[in-house]
Amino acid sequence: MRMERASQRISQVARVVTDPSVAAGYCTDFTGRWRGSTPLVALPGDTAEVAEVMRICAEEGVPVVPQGGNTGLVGGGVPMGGEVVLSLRRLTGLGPVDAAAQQVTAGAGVVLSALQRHVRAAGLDFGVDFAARDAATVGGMIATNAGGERVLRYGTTRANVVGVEAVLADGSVVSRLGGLAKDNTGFELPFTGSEGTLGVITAARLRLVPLLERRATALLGLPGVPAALEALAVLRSLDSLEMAEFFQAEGLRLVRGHTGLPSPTREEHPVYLLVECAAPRDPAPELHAVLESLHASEIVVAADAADRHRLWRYREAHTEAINARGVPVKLDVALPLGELPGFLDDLPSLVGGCELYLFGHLAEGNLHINLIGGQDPTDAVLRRVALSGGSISAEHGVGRAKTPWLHLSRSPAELAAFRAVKQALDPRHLLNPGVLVP
Ligand code: 2HG
Ligand code: ZN
Repeated sequence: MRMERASQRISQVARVVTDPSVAAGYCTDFTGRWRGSTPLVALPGDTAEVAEVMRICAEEGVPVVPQGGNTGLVGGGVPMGGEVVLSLRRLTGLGPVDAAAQQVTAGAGVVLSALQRHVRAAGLDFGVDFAARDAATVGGMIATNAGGERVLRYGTTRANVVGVEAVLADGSVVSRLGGLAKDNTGFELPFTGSEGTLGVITAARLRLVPLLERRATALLGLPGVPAALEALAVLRSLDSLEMAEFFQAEGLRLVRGHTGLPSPTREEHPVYLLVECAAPRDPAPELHAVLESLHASEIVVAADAADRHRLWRYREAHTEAINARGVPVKLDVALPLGELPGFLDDLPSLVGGCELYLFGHLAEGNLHINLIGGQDPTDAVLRRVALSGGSISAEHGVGRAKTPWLHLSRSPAELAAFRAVKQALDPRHLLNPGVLVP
């Protein structure tokens, strides 16, 4: 009854989708692992409409799942309890690039690749980049503190946000879009990484970085992860290093089968490391000098931009190739680099009969453990991660998938503080119930 009344009221203040066949697109995640349902998708066109929708939901006591590009991989944006979906996709406003401050204001629904085109036309760039750039949105990136491929140089999304505008659970709006780099008038409201549980992000003031168009990219074939870590230690001496991504022979075979791409190297290697440098001046000579000092089994250097993107594809197509193989269990973990070899030695016995595909962001010790078939080994793997001082979620967030294991990465005092913050900002648990802070 309350839901019916809320739906009816929401449809008077914002565009909505109620047709189940259209709404279904908002109810399933990219992997197909999370499948929910909703009576209504609200698609507000501006912050005022978002505030109206939230006010109605608060008055009617109706729970809401905020959603951006729906590229999340932990079930954090899927209405698993029949909630209203609040899609921010129509908030696509992009302000002028402020070259002096190196900032821009973007609506929550701006897709990462659109943001990149906008700021690159002004000679600047956004520091965060990853494979889902054509679908992931600014709001979702902030809500999940997205990481990606350039974290080693520019940090995660958190480091690239100056301020956020958000609608709170009661429909009030808090806005910090003024772009002041210095503003010590109290603490930050913790929207970054809150996964839609504390407020609905509607816009953000983003920090930009210089656009570095001179790039040098190489793919290294290596005998194992220890060799990749040795190479990384040497490559880190390069100020221009921007990317150090790794994958393995099994994943590469899957990607090649899925994409039809030829082998990137003459021979197959157990481990591959994809590195990229970017600088105002051509970084190729310094990268090549360092590569010569490494003991890689094979090195392939990109000749031009097309070649560079071809090499990226071997790494970036892993997610879609794995999805084409089956519905995966995804464990996105981080370990201290020194713990990686020991963890990887133990991993095969922990995952039992599952097919294992492993790739990720080596510089942060961030492994994307993808598993298909067999018994779900999440518990054993995450406990082993915690034993080595790792994180049970490096960059994808906690969502619904990881809540039972959050205590492995966060202390009782931290979890109590999480609950206190949630209670203060969303006392009736209307925002993304069941996610992050159950
Ligand atoms: C990536 O690094 C994403 O490509 C997705 O974080 C990882 O599919 C995955 O497991
Ligand atoms: Zn990743």
